[in-house]
Amino acid sequence: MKRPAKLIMLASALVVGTVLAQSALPKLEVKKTYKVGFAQTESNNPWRLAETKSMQDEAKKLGYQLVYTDAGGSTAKQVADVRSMIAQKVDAIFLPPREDKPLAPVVAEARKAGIPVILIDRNIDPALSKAGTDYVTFLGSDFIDQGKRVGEWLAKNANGKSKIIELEGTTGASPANDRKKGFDDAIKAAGGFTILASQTGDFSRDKGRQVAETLLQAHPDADIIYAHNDEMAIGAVSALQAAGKTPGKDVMVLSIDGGKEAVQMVVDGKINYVVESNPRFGPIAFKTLQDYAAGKKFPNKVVLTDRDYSPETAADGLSGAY
Ligand code: GYE
Repeated sequence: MKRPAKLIMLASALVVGTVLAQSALPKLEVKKTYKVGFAQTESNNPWRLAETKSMQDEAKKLGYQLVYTDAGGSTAKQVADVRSMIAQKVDAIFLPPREDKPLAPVVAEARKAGIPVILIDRNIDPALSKAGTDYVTFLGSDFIDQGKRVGEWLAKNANGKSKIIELEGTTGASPANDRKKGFDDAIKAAGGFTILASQTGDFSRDKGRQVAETLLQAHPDADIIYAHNDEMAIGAVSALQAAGKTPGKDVMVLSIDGGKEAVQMVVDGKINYVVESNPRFGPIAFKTLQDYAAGKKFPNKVVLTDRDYSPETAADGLSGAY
């Protein structure tokens, strides 16, 4: 008799805990129009531009006011941008945290100021900030799965190639952490691959090119480059050409994002495989805001599905790529 009673008490304590956590989130009134903040991380690549356009288009369509800031690749500026949105008393904030730790304090500041935050595209360290308490939910891709899909495709299509240079995304960004983990675990499970070097190229084309150039000099036997985004992969293609190697043949190139330029390179055989990361957040982000105002509860994460582009499918997929 005693044990079930204890279990019931524990279960009800958990329910009370959940209810308290949910109620810690600021309420959002149902209104005809909203003033909403979108604190973009940077605008140095087509992925970011496509995301910004999608957010702006949707705000315009709905007749909402969008307070848009661009942190220009500076985490400190993004923190300041969110603070300024709090000071301007926006109704809600859409935030892609540039790094997964430094934005946690301002997410808490927004909550204390009564402003709900919806994380989009990049996630925050779950040890520092909690969905359902500090912010509403995270909308975005499963980055571990993206990396894993690249690793698994490689394992099936490597044709004897095995020596990898890995170009990592921005240090401390959730997609960089997770795309590394997913890929590294997949190739470990497959066996027979070696990562010769793994270094950040900051998700940028030019840094990706420079890092690839240096790493190719140090490891001339590398025959695979895995880049955490298209921009660095395109940079790596230039580095390979400058080193007199044929990208896609002498050295395989793999990436994540699925922008038009990279998908065209898959069609042309310069990049071998790309997993998409969907940047079109506008419709789902604003729908989440409306549903939240209407009282809907959300899971910790709302995962978007991503397609991929292989030599077999890239030509057909090109028209739909951003
Ligand atoms: O892959 C990259 C961008 O956060 C998912 O950030 C996003 C990543 C995307 O700069 O190109």
